[in-house]
Amino acid sequence: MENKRALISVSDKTGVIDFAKQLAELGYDVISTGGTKKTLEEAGLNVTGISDITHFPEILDGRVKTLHPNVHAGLLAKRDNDHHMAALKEQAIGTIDLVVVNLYPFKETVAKKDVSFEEAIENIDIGGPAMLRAAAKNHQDVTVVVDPTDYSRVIDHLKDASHLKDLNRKLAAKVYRHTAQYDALVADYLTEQVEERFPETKTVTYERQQTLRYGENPHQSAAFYKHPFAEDSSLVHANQLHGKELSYNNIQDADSALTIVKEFEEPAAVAVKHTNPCGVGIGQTLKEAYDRAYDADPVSIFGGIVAFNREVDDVVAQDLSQIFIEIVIAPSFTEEALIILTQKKNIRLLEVSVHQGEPQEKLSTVSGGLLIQDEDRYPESDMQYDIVTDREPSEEEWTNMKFAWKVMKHVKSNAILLANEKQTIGVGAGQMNRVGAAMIAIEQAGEKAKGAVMASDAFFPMDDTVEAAHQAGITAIIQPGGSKRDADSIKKCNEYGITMVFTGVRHFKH
Ligand code: 93A
Repeated sequence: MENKRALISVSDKTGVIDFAKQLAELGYDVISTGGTKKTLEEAGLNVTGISDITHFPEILDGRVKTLHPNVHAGLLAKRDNDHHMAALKEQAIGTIDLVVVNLYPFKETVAKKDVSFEEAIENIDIGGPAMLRAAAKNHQDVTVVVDPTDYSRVIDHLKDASHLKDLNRKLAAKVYRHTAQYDALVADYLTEQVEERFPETKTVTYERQQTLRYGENPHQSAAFYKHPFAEDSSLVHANQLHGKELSYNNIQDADSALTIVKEFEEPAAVAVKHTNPCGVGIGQTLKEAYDRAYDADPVSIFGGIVAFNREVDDVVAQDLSQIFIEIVIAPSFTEEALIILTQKKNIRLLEVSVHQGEPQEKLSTVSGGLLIQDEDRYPESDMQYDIVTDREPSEEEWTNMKFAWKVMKHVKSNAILLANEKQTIGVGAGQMNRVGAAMIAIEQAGEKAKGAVMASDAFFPMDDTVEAAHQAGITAIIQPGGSKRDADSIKKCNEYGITMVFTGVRHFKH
């Protein structure tokens, strides 16, 4: 009986020499394309060149090397089909029993900063996916390996073939996931080049980052997937320095905290619970910022997630270690801070860049569909503030209103946020009516509401929120405006000496 044949054609040559050697030991004849053949021969292996199979040279700078019926018929022929096998015999084509292919590095190429269009196009692999897909279609008879991390389990299954068919099916599924993702990346790249924002069909491919112990609740299974081109300042790139694995809820909350802290240039601390900010503070120092974030709501921060936009030092670490905090996120930690914080077994420490990257597409699912929108960014330089009341805001009120407005954007709608002296003092999140959100924020702020400012994510449908603000002692309001009854709210503000600014920009968040 003739030897089995393995066709090896790989761009990523990791582990391929060892793998090929083991295949040779198992009695496989090895066939290879140019570069792979050279690598294997240099390692002392006996290799048949692809041209000896195709009886055709590799042409067009390698664009056509394996695209030939002698390869594809050898892959696609069903071994239990007499008619197929007779056709191979008639054409003097041998079967190929194992295919090892990984593709031109398209993703790595387009991820490079100054990649030219020509270079990107040249890195679209055609022959590789054709072989992978052919072999995967015929996985009943052919083993197909696209991922070097599978080499060792393939060898195990070739040695003891009792479960080879099961493995072949798994590997085939993996191949189609791989080629689908590969083509999706090509499609995305080309679509971007022709500036189609929302094309007829949307290809979204993500790579599994980790499977999670469970989802939002213990009876829900879950996993965390990463965008192939995730920004370095995104949560998927966080480096965990200490603590247990992140949970599903941790990931969502940590992402919120990170997103909010990126809003600030000055030292800032952001505490988050259930994706809403419960305390945000800014200051001259990180310690000052954290003190304010803590003081904003000393109850809710318990068990929360805190993000910083400066290195955490021993002073801040000492404060953090006084209470139970699930996660601390920062661009870095000093040695001393780590010594203090790592004494707590249950705290998770994440190091991640906090620079404001490019706006991201935001996806959310609904039953049977997917919603896609731009991230809610609105540059300060484009903001137009319209003072609609008799009284103009004082300088301090301006500062506080702009701070409140920045944070309020990240609170679930309906959202009302109160702020004073560079810290949030009351957050009303996710309410079904606006005045209800205001009442929650006001109650939380208590005495601190006196002289504070109020921010609202959308217009006041009536003047009841102004009334509540006045009762609490609030002196300035910032909101989008645009209600049919704006005049009522303005009138009420004027009566009470409250100053009000319209932004014309709404920040719903669901
Ligand atoms: O340019 S191609 O699309 N044309 C082909 O016929 C072909 N066959 C294999 N690229 C082709 N390949 C790819 O070449 C493989 O997918 C692999 O990534 C690479 C290996 O080339 P070499 O062995 O010369 O390093």
